[in-house]
Amino acid sequence: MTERGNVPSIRAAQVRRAIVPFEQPLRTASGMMQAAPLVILDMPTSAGITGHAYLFCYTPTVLEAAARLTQDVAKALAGQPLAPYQAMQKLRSQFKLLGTAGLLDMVLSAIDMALWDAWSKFLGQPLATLLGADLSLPREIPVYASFGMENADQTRRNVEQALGDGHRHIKIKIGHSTLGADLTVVEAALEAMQGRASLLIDYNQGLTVAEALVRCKALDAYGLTWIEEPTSFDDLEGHAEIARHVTTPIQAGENLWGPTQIAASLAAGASDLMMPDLGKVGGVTGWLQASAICAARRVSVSNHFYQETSAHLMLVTPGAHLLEYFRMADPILEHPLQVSEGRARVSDMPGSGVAWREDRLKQFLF
Ligand code: SMN
Ligand code: MG
Repeated sequence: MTERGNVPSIRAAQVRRAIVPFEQPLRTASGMMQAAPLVILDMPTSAGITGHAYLFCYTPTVLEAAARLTQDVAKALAGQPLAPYQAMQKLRSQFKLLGTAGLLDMVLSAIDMALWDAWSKFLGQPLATLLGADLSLPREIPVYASFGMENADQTRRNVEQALGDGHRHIKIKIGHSTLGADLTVVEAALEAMQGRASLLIDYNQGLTVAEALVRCKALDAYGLTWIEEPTSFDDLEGHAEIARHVTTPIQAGENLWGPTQIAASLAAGASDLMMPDLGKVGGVTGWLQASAICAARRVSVSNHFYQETSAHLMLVTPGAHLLEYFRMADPILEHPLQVSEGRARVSDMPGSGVAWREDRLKQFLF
């Protein structure tokens, strides 16, 4: 690109729906999931380059609506210059009166991710390079293996599997019927680890503040890396109360809508750590703004899902902490994120690393 006129224009978005089974059913304190309902988004351009992104929709109930909304929202971009900053500014300007929190923010996040994928491919750079990283330098990021809410025996098996795969950080979900049941599972994990890995736990918003104070204080004795979402994600004062009384770092952020809510959450002291979700925080653009807010407050940053694009962003995120390794989209990706010995290696191919294996994707489309 040497002058204004060379910026390609965006063509009509292509939107598909897929349901991709998880490797194993995923139980959380707030529900069970068997598969990933995904919006599959392709943003072609006049340069013959297509940006790709997927959007995790949590439940099949909203998948069709999310796909239709993606198609409708993206229409306003047809014919517009590809540059993500201006394109997203123009797109978001339509929704000032409506507001975007919820499905619309998810759709805007997916479009943002696809535009940045196309933009970095147009410029012939890996996304991380475009954002300032030198990929000739070490570009591995420590990951954590992420598991569901299981009993002690399955937890031991999951820990053994993760250790065997070289992981040094392991997350499990708890929120069982009693504190005692939670501690049994935590102790089983720590016993299996034998000090070879650090343990992170995730309550998925499953506790009242009062119960969370009791359980998190008890968990303080175990030297956990973090306790994630002990209570409702939008109860900032509740999380702040827990954080004030618990030594273990409180982690949150996966459900916050945009950089503004990230800023409000940190201002409320709701968490010691932050983990934005690219599908809710506003895609790459939202992440860049959120990570600047976290950097200003010296708060360490991890991701939630979207490991391929998140890996690029973590390379240019001050205070980058741990990358969640959860192979949600691997079955449909041409180049799944490469992880070995507990570290992810960011792709040096142009783009964000998201490209479809069409022969596999078509098995999951509907
Ligand atoms: C999580 C959220 C939604 C689905 C699966 C897992 C979890 C995480 O909160 O942190 O990965
Ligand atoms: Mg979580």
